[in-house]
Amino acid sequence: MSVLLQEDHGNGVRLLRLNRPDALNALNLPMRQALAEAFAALATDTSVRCVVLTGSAKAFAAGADVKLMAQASPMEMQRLNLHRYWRAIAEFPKPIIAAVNGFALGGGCELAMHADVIIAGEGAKFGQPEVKLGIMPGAGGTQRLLRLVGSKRALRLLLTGEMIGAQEAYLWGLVSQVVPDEEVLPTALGMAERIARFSTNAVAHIKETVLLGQDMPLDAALTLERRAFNMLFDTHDQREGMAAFLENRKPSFTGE
Ligand code: DAK
Repeated sequence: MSVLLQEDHGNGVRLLRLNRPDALNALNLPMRQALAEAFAALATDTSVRCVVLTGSAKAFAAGADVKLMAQASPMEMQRLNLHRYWRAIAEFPKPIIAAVNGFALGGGCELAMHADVIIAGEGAKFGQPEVKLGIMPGAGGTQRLLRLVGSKRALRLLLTGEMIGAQEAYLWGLVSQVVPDEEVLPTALGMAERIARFSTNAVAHIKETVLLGQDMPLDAALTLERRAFNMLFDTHDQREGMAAFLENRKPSFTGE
């Protein structure tokens, strides 16, 4: 059985499901490779407009596979170059929605933070427990978490290794929405379907502008926004969206 399952939900929505339930979806090399390959392929697959990433009921992912790293030397970690597997996800140009049930720890929390929207079940638990293993986060756990929740909250998680629940994660801004556990996937898929109906150009520019802009000085980020905004007036979908509004009908976006 593959460590990563793919389901085509139609209407431009693709579901990726981490599938190592016995190891709480700990990210081993085959799973990282499968994730990187899937995101690289979906980036250019025009039939896919939004991706939902999920795990099992007990765990989204409990982190990097500790067995992979337990005896590794610095040069072995260097040669593994795990960073390249994350890059395909970080650079994915279409929206990613993480549907999180259960544990999202260490690399699992970092994976969720690579998503643009996180839908969490009430029983979900988030944390960066690397400090308990004598290491630190290596896939954005210090930097993405810092930007999302601020240094005081980030450092509480990073320095203690404690987990927080979904409600607290929501109040902190780490999570977009909390729903009952059984509604996580339907909520994420429904949202993906709604996003997939919009103009792919508008959606891609919104995502890119937010992600690039967050690390820029405000003036530069606002210039980036203005340029992206103006560019969209070169699309069929802008004409269609505005015409449909004025004609009081539903728009039909083609991605052109
Ligand atoms: N790795 C390997 N196996 C794991 C695992 C993990 N992270 N988490 C759980 N498992 C396995 C357990 O060993 C157990 O296997 P068996 O004994 O059944 O064979 C099975 O999953 C069920 O786990 P438990 O029996 O422990 O289940 P419990 O409900 O009692 O506890 C738990 C659930 C999530 C609290 C516990 O499993 C736990 O604390 N797990 C470890 C969580 C953790 O420390 N995660 C952080 C790992 S370090 C990098 C980028 C990223 C990273 C590294 C490098 N580069 C770019 C360089 C990331 C690092 C990490 O994530």
